[in-house]
Amino acid sequence: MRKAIHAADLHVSRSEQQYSFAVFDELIELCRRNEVDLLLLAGDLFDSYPDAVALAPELREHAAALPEACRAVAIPGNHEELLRGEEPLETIDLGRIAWATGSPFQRYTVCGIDLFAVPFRSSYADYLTWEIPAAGEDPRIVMMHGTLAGMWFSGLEETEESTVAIDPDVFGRIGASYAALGHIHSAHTEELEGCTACYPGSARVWRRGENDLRAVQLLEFQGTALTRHERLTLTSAGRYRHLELPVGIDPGKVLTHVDEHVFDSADFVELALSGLIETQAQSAQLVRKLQHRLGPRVRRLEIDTEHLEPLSGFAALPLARHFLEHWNRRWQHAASPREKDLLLEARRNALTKIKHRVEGRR
Ligand SMILES: [Mn+2]
Repeated sequence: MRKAIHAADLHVSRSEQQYSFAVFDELIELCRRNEVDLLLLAGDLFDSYPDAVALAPELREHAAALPEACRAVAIPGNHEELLRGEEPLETIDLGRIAWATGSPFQRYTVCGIDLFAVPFRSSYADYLTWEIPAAGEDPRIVMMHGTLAGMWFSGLEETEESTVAIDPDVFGRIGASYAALGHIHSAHTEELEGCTACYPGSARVWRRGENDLRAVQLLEFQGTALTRHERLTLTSAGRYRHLELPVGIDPGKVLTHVDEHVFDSADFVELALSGLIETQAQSAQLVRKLQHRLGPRVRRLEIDTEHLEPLSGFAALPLARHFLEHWNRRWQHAASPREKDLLLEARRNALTKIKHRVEGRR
C-alpha cells in the first residue's frame, strides 16, 4: 500500500509569513503522522514569484522535516507567474521538494506511482500532441493547475479572474486514476474519464468568502487502484468567518452579542455592523471596542461599517423604535439561518428607508 497527500494553493507569502509557515508545518506533520510516501503540491505554493524567491530558503528549512522516505513534488501555479517577468522558474531551489518545471509535463516514478506533473501554462489546448508513454503496471497520477472545463456551470465560485481550462479528456489520455488539481479554492471532487479528479481546496484561507475548514487529501493505492481518499483538516489554517451585527438603539449592546469563544486564533473574522447610529463618533467607538476585545484573539479582524449609517436623532424617532421593537421580537424567534438572513436584509432595507424619509429624499 502506498500513501500520498495532495495539497494545493498554500500561497506562502511575505505578508502573512508566520501564518503560511504554520500551515506548511502542519502539512509536513500530516505527512509524518500518516507515513506518506509522496507529497503533491498542485500549484500556487507561493503567492507570487517574488515571494517564491524570498521565501524558498525558509521553505527548504521547513521541508527538511519531511519524513525521510517521503518524496515531494510541486508544480508552479499561476501565482508563481505573477511579477515573474523574464526570470526563470527553474532556478528556484525547494530542497526536499522537486520543482517540476519541464514542459509540457515532467514525469516521476515515486515508490510505484507514475506521476505526470504539469506546470501551469496559460493554455493546455495542445494536450492532444503530448507524447504519452503507454501505461505500465503502476497507478498514474496527473497533477495540474487550472479550472476543469464545464465547472463554470456547476455553480462553483471562481477563485481567480483568469481562468485556464483543463479538458478532462487529458486524464483519460494519460490513463490517470487520480488527478491532483489546484486553482479552485473550494473543495470539489468528481469522477471523470475513469479518473477521480479532486481539488482539495486552498490549504489556507487566502481571501474572504473561503468559509469552509481548509483541508488536504489523503490517498491510498493498492496495486494500480486508488483504494481510499479522505479529507484531512488543517487546523492551523483556521476559517473565514463573516458575522453581521445589527446595531440597535443602544449601540453598546452589540458587544454583548459577540461570543469571542466561537472563534479560533487562526480565524479571519469579518464583522459587518448594520443599522443606524447617532453619530460617526459613536460608530468609531464601537469599532474600537470590538477591535480591542476580538482583535488579539484572532489572526485577522476586519470590521465593516458600510451598512452602519449615521442619523442624528434616530433613537428618538417613533417609527424607528417601533420597527426595531417589532423586529427584535421576530429575531428572537428566528429558527433557521435562512430566516435570520432574510430578517437582517429586511432590517437594513427598512432602516435605510427611514433614514431617507427623515432626510427628505425618498
Ligand atoms: Mn490559488
